[in-house]
Amino acid sequence: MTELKNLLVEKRDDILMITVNREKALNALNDETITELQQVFNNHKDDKSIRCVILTGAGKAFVAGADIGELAAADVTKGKAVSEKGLKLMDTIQNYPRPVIAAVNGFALGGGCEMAMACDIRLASEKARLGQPEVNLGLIPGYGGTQRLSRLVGRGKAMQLILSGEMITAAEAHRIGLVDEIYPPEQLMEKALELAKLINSKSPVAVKMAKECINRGLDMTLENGCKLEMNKFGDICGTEDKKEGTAAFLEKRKANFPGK
Ligand code: DAK
Repeated sequence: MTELKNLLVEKRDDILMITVNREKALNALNDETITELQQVFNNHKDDKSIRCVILTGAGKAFVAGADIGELAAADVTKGKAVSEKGLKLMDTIQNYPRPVIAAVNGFALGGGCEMAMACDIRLASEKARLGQPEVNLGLIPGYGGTQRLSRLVGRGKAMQLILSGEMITAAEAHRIGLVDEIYPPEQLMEKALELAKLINSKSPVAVKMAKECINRGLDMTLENGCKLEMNKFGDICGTEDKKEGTAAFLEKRKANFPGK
């Protein structure tokens, strides 16, 4: 396990587990934590031995937001720089070439909810609490929350959450589609690992391409998104994974994907 100042990073076979470990501030994202997260994702971008990432938090929070102490001290120039750096991290997570699963173990507020939304799949503990409380601080979401939340749960629910600044329970987050599954707290990591292993048993090339099509397609018209899918489908037909996957089915055996 690598221990950075604010993160625990552990490789379990082909799964990279990243735990935000700043419990004294409920894992709030200060500048240093954002730098470390960016570094870890950058360092593993081309690491073929990693097939999936699980992102979680230590203690009772996933991430309780951007660090309010740092935000309070930020002037216009610093505020812009902080926002740029945080947005870059969210973008890195969303476009990371392997799936990133958020295991939302507790409070996911403000920047923490935004980081969970930048992940591909959100599994949550029944104890989790989610929200965008920035209006309580005279702020608006700064790491993509106004955009990603409305895409995930629709305009009305996003307005309700962001304009009220209220926290919601995991059950409510599940009901509106902000989290994908909820589990008893003691089962959360086990379920996240189970899902990661299931995804890792599939074709790495297909998983990467499907993630790209879903993410890029959401920013396109349906027509253009379908064209993107058509082109990617053509590309995948030339891969060894497709050759192996289809041959294995026809030969009634388990596929052994080469990942290319
Ligand atoms: N930042 C810094 N410290 C935090 C923190 C945060 N976000 N959240 C909690 N802490 C610290 C508390 O100050 C406390 O520290 P000590 O007093 O012990 O030194 C410690 O964590 C434990 O917190 P509590 O004692 O408050 O714990 P409770 O269980 O009683 O309450 C809570 C838990 C999560 C309900 C409460 O801590 C809370 O309301 N926290 C603040 C949550 C919040 O408002 N999060 C949103 C932050 S604003 C932008 C870029 C980014 C953003 C906006 C703009 N641009 C640059 C434009 C993003 C903004 C945000 O995320």
